[in-house]
Amino acid sequence: MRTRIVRTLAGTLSLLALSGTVLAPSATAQDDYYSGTEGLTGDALKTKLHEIISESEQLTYDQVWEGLQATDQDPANPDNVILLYSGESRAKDANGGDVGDWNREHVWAKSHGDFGTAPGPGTDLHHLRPTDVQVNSTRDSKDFDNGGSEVDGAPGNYTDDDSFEPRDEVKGDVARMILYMAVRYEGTDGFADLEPNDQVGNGSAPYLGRISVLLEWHASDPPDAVEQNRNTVIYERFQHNRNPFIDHPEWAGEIW
Ligand SMILES: [Ca+2]
Ligand SMILES: [Ca+2]
Ligand SMILES: [Ca+2]
Repeated sequence: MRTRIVRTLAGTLSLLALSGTVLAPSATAQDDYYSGTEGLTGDALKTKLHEIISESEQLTYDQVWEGLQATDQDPANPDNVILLYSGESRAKDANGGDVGDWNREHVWAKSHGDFGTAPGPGTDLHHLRPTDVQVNSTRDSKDFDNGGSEVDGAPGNYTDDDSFEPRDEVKGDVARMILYMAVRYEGTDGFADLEPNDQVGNGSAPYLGRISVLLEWHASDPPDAVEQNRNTVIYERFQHNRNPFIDHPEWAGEIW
């Protein structure tokens, strides 16, 4: 009886592996990745996490296309990606800059710190997502906050003159991408020190708001299996680093 249960479990696991689903690493593997963080809080935790996640590979902006085709693959259709704001499933090969295409959205808007698309923050898959070309242009480089009127072509998303509110299903994802960027980029690698603050209208300053709202979104939309899987695909196949706030949501409150 026991043998049969073990075999069934093993079969299930190998089936999952075959179907292309990447399982989140075991607790032990993650403990290992974050070794040295035990007992740390506040700035000491942020510093240690910065050191850990800075061990990474940088992609070129062109390689980001292939990266997103893997990280954001539609779990129900391997030919498609899921678009961040609209939630639509669209053909992987409809990537580009024309109406009807999807493109590479910088969730930490690249003008906030002016990092462009050279290898670095501008090519970091942890905050890059496929979005509809027109919806991306509506988000523009606005800070994140609640409110506004509903975005054309992206139901459940709202915007006004100075801010953008993503749909409920990805609010936490957006927050965790911003928190990752703040820890990953500390001004030590030729790029600006990216930090969240509590305002909108940050323009080209290396800040992104609003942190109080992002922390609410982080709590209301905790990491799910799809987001955890995305983190692992980036870790195993592309950059070899992880977003700590997906693995340890409690760390957001210990730093901010
Ligand atoms: Ca606003
Ligand atoms: Ca989510
Ligand atoms: Ca920073």
